[in-house]
Amino acid sequence: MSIRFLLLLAILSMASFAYAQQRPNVVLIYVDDLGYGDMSSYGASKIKTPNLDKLAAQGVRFTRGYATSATCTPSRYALMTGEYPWRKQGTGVLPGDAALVVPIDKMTLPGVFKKAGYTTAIVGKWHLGLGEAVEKNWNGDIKPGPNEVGFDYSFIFPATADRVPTVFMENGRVLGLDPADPIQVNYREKVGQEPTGKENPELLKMKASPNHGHDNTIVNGIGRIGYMSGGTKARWTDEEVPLTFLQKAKDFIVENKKQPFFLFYSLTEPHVPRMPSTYFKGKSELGYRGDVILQMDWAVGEILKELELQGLAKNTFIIFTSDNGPVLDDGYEDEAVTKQNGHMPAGPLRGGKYSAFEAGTRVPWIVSWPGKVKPGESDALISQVDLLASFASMLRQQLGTTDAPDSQNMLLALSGKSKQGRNILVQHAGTLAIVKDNWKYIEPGKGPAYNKLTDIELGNSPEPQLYDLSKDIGERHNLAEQHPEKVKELSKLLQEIKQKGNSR
Ligand code: NG6
Ligand code: CA
Repeated sequence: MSIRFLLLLAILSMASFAYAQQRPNVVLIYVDDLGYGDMSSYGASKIKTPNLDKLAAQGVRFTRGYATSATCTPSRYALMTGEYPWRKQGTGVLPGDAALVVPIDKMTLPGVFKKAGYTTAIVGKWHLGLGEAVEKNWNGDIKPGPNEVGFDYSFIFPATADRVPTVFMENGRVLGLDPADPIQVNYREKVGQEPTGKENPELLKMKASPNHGHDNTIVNGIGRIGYMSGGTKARWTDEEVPLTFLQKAKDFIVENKKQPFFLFYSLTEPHVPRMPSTYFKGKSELGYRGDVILQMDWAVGEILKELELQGLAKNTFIIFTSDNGPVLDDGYEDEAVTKQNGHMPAGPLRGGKYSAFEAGTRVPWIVSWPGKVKPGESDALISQVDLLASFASMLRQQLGTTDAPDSQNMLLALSGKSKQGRNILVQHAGTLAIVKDNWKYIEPGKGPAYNKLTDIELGNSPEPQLYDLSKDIGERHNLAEQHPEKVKELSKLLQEIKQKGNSR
């Protein structure tokens, strides 16, 4: 063999090794309504999250990582499409019978992985609508859904745990369908004869909070939003939902360990109704909200263990984050308020879920890739809307000009190699806010300043608001009057981003 040939071989094998290194498995662990202060690695002292803390210690812990929005559907829409959700009508919190809101003809986050040859899956909460219309037959195949927007495999529940239908769906079909007991779903009027929380509150094992709704069909002793009938055997028991998702996620990992995969593991905790498994009931001493946070932490630990067991730990890139900020009372009397016991779900931030203040969208965010991502902390400004372009870059996938219009390539920041994140970020809670160089401007708006039901400051004001987040992370001092030039600059910038239709 000639020296030249050997050299060529060496170069080729090095190149393919480098390429292989850039094709890790990716597990995106996405939790529901977990706040910036809900984990011990983010400063919580009343609750311990050892598995997440371990993940944080072996990876990068971000202090300025954001969901795009202060509620679920819009944040998930942005994650999937790389587009700010406020650009698209109909991406607000969806009822459980909504049609699919993710376009089927555009690049999506799982689509990037699929194009690069990965096997892709979602296991967990969906909440982005299903099928072509609200009217649909829940007893047949429902399309389009997750499988039509880039997931090879899907095991989901359709919306939120507090909304009907309370069933699992695998690849577009309700699991456990019984033709003799067909499912009907309706969000306008009652269907079937089953009791509702409104008519029969004595049947509830967990009361709904006054004036919060959640008093339609009762399933598993819990009043839901929306009416359903039939599908008795297909309905879940809340206590086993997280265990089912965990097992399905593990199965997917085991079955796909030989080729690169992307797993979107979308947990329901700590969203309402919080109904922990028996083992976790009472464990946190903070009520069920604390208990399901411990359960979620445990489930993350189980995933880490499974990756270890399958020999995949080293070659798996993990992202952990939350779809929006925290809320204590979101519709049920589950003792989250009465047993708060000094726990601060938002940490030092103001507001909470639904809020234009920081707690609405600034969320825990950890990235781990053992051996590749150096452990540490990062204050790079990053948004979930950026995952699409970042992974497209990692996997060398070209994006079309109209794809992912707001997604910026943050691969270097995400992998801890650079502290440089975004320059500008738009935050969304109905009202829009913009962050640049630690200055935050909240647009004036007509919305209420405070929501009594959830006890959350929403951040709305008829006056412009300007905060210096570097000195005032709690947004206590509105500096708009002192810095009219900043207000002008940021409001102009926000208008431009809105008008331009993209910000990539
Ligand atoms: C709200 C619900 C709340 C929760 C939320 C969606 C009422 C009064 N409140 O409208 O309980 O379901 O929607 O949460 O109905 S999210 O995290 O999925 O966005
Ligand atoms: Ca949520």
